[in-house]
Amino acid sequence: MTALTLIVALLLALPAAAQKYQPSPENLEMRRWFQDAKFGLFIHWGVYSVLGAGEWVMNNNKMTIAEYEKLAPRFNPTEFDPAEWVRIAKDAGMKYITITSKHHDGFAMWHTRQSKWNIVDATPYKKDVLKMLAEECHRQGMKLFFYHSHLDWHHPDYYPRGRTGHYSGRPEQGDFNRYLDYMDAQLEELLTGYGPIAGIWFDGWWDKKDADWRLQKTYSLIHRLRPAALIGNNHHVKPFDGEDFQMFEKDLPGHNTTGFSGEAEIGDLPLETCDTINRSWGYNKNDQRFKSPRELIHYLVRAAGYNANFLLNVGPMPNGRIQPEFVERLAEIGKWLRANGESVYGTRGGPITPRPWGVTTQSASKIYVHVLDWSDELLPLPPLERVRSASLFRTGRPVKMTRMDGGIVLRLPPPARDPIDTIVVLEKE
Ligand code: FHN
Repeated sequence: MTALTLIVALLLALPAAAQKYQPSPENLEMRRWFQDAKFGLFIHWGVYSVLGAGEWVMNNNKMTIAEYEKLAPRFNPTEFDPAEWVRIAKDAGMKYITITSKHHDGFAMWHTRQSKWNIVDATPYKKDVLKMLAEECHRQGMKLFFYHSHLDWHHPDYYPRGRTGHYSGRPEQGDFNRYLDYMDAQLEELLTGYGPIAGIWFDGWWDKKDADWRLQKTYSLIHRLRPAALIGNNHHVKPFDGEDFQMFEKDLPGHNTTGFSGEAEIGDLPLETCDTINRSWGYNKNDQRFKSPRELIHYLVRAAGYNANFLLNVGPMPNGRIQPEFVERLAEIGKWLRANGESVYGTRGGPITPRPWGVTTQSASKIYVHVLDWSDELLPLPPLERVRSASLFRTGRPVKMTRMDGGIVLRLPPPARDPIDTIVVLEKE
């Protein structure tokens, strides 16, 4: 290649490079806020809650659209109390709520003008629950994200079909670009009519991995309408240009117990992982396998040690209430956070990478060693430079710290230990 052709090639490449997404200052500020916030409430709620069999019931039970639409007249959540939901989240120590605006069944939980398949036009309840929740969140200083499904089992133009939604009875034709226009128009409504929305949490891209989803167009629309809003996409692969955080489902970053995260290389965006309290996202009346408060707190702390937020899910009942088993567990986590939150909120992943015994988090002046699963009196740590002292977070009592070749040993006699998390504070020099 001559020098001239090289220059021409570089010049031709310039516009593409210039198009690369540059987050606005308010977006970067929101990313910092997000990383400090650490803990959010995930809400999967829709007409599917009527059947109490999870949010995939339409697909799993091979229901046609005609059958599924019969759920809407039965969805009348008269006991929905947004102030109570926000209170539950706040008491749990959560700093944001991410709620399904539309799940894979295509049902809009707000009064969309793009289709009658929505909570105001299709149910006896006739109220825009997202508007009610958004107003309450803004009133109580709770940030609000919308979960929005790319995948749609109801819309006729979601065609060609992907891996799911084959029993809906839709004609085998459709205009995918028209579907994407519809989705963008719905997103525009959500971003302009519901106050300062903190972000959009996409899901369902994985249904058609090879389709042209026009992501850049959708992402620019969102960033233009709300520059601070964070975009995340649960596509289970490495983040795409235009995204502001990276999420993992039922796995800590770098793990892949679910099989979802195999292709998800960890990038340098803020991180989040989500999980359920029982095994279901949407309300499932038969699922009684609840995680204990201890397990949930451990997950939150481990996520923080991995430098990630934890988005913990509830699937409200069709009457609009959150089931007591969830509320009790959230209250327990909140109690723990009120006593120990300093070691979680506002921190970043600590200097010791996560270990089977626990994790470390850190602030500007302190390292918090979270000992979650360790019963021996001596805990060996790798070498840590510039650590002045060690003490128990709970009592402030000194912890014996011995430096030796190859690392540091902390002495944790049984009375010093906490059944949930023994937190040792290392003061940085
Ligand atoms: O299919 C969905 C599922 O219903 C749920 O919304 C979870 C939440 O992370 N995500 C999807 C699967 O990846």
